[in-house]
Amino acid sequence: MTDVLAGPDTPIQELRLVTEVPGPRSRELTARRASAVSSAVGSVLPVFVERAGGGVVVDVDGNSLIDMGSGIAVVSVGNAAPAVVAAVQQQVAAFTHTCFMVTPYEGYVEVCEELARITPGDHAKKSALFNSGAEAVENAVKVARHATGRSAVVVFDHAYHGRTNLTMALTAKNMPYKHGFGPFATEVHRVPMSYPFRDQPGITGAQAAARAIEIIETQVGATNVAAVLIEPIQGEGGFVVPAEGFLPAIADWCRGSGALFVADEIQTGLCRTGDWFACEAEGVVPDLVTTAKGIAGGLPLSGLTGRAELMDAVHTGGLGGTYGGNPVACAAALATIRTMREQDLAGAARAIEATMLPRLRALQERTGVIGDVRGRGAMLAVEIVRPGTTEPDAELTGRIVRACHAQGVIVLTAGTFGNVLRFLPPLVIGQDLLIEALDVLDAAFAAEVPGR
Ligand code: PLZ
Repeated sequence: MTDVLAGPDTPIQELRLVTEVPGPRSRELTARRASAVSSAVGSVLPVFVERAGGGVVVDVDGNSLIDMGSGIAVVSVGNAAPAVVAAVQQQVAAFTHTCFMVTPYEGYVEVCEELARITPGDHAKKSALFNSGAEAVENAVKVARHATGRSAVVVFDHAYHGRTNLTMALTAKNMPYKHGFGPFATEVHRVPMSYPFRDQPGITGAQAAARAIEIIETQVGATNVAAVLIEPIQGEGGFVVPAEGFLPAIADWCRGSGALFVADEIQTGLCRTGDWFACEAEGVVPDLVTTAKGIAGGLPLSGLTGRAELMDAVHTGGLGGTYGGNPVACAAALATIRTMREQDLAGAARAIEATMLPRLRALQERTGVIGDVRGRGAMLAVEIVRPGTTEPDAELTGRIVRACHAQGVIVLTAGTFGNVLRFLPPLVIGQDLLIEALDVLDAAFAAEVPGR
């Protein structure tokens, strides 16, 4: 981590365990939580946080853990990044809220100007701001339906788009996201994704796109489709990177049939994959883009950005919400985007890939339980299977995750089958810390995969 990215309050960037994990104080809070917090809300690791900064999370027992999750791809710029903290402090002292729909403020406009600059394509763009990723996706569907006069929305196997009623319908996986929460929104149609590791061997991106398009044309009807919504690299679905050519072919089909190509870049966006946006890797220019997570350094903010004429198609007052584009969150976003640009955090994401990929591939060679190593930039994953097969091994995945946690490294899982171990380090993580996390990962595999 460079000095500019550390402030006086940034914790020492080290892995340090002074108790078992979770420690006694965290366990006490877990017990308190159990009687006050709904058990429907889960936590990956029941360690209560006291401070966090750069690439570490310091818990209430004084343990300093390496953060390989960034609060699910949010604190890309580092936790409590000094520039974000300063911007937030200044804004929060000036005014905390007026509601942009009542009396507007410059920060909101500036964030929309930045989104127009950094999202793919040099056409005229406009944006609207919201609070959560799910809300941005909901609004993308609203705009697409309004602008096209059509109702059908096409989504993909393994997709994740949120937990609200409409976004549950867009999300693929039943457990835990949808189970028992129906009925769901209608006019949502799911088609096969390009998932190279689990697809027919040798199928190209163009062929996988043709397979999806045939289903759209025969089962939905091209002229009924308002939007095709896709994560350019699937997040919760398991960091599924579609075969090359898949995204451009889908985008071309949209262009030819009057449907909008909507990129959900909520997890992939804002430098995470080594570019501002994941669509850029194949030169795809979406009609609409959703952003959230990494955009505001940990404050809740999301955006919908798109072709100006689409974003203006909705009647005035048709989009909004009390808190959407809150001034404090906007100040945080401006500091975040500025830091990303000045510190070249897209380059930092590529450097993380350069450090991690060879180590993950070596682990694959050595252990025989990693079926696939994939991802891009600082969004990397391994898919854990029974040796010599593609059969998912969620149980082993769980053991490896727990072993990492016990040794002070926060890692997350993903995937329809729960067997994908994913890595989303803050883009500012120091090289030493990253290597130490990889050492812990190696040790976890060595301990949990006997005989290897
Ligand atoms: N679209 C691509 O990754 C959020 C969800 C965690 P919200 N992913 C993390 C969980 O279990 O709830 C996400 C995403 C993509 C939309 C969303 C939704 O963003 O800010 O969680 O609503």
